[in-house]
Amino acid sequence: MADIVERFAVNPILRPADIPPSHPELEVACVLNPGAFRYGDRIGLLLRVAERPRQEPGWIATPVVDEAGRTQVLRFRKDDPKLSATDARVFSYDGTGYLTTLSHLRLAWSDDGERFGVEPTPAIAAGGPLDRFGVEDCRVTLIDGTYYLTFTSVSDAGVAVGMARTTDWKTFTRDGLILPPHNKDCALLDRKIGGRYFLIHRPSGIEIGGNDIWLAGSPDLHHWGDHRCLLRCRPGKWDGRRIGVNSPPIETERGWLMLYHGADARHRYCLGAALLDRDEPWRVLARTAEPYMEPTAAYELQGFFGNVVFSNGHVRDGDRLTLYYGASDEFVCGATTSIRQILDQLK
Ligand code: MAN
Repeated sequence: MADIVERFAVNPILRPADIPPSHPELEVACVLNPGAFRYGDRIGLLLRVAERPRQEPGWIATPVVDEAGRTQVLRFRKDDPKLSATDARVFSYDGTGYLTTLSHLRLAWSDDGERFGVEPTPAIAAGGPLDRFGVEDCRVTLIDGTYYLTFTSVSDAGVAVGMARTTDWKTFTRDGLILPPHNKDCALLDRKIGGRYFLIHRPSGIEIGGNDIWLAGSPDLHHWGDHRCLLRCRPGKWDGRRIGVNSPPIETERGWLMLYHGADARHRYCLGAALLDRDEPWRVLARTAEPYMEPTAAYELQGFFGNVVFSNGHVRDGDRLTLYYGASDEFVCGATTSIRQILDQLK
């Protein structure tokens, strides 16, 4: 399957310069990986805004949140032999891992789905010991009138899944962590099946196992069990190293269309799809051999971390699917595609 999506002509729709920083000492380095939803007549995005202090030559400076909830800047000399920094996203010092930026989640609103106005302050920000390094990559699932937000919470204790909920996009109830480290890329199914909720998530194995997609069920959205491994990485292929669900799976008459991202050994991120049984979502009916979207546009090839298309938000209009996605971890973009066309590849 070739790349079958139609990118917005106006891409990127949001760039770092469009986002006011949340703190006078920080600049916005990246705006990426938005959750997406409809609220009334508008389309909302829950952007990931990644910030850091202005970088001075010879130094790496990164913000973290301290025990009192204040943003504090850590500085490391680049020639310090204890520093190892080869990836734009992460580095380590004396064996401890850090992120190069601190992310929060920010709302943006649009009437036409292309031009977005960004709120001046964060909706969900780091503030506790389990998200000292930030909150990232939110999936938004609407269940019975409540929007559930599932996002990555990063701290020195690891990468985990946090949840919050809202009904009005003004007040948010934080549910803490629903899945412990190491876990991310979590989205809920938008209705109960057989009296149970379901979520898709991505635990990581270090020596045995990998970065595969799993499913869990729950009676109450808090206690998760009946764990099953749904999709595994396919070594040597475009989704050989890590995979993770995109936005919440889409119910169709043929089953749940689960869009996912896959990365290969060279950290190239593409999008593919799988089909889950409608009544028994732990049964995988089909999976695309090739991606339906690959990084090809200039803004997808080059940026903060190039060669990346990463989607965790969509809105649906009948057969038409609008994907919102992060391009090269620096910009927010949009593309449209047809659900039928993706399903046709899942025979
Ligand atoms: C990880 C996460 C994402 C990011 C990709 C590509 O999966 O950190 O937020 O977009 O890597 O860098």
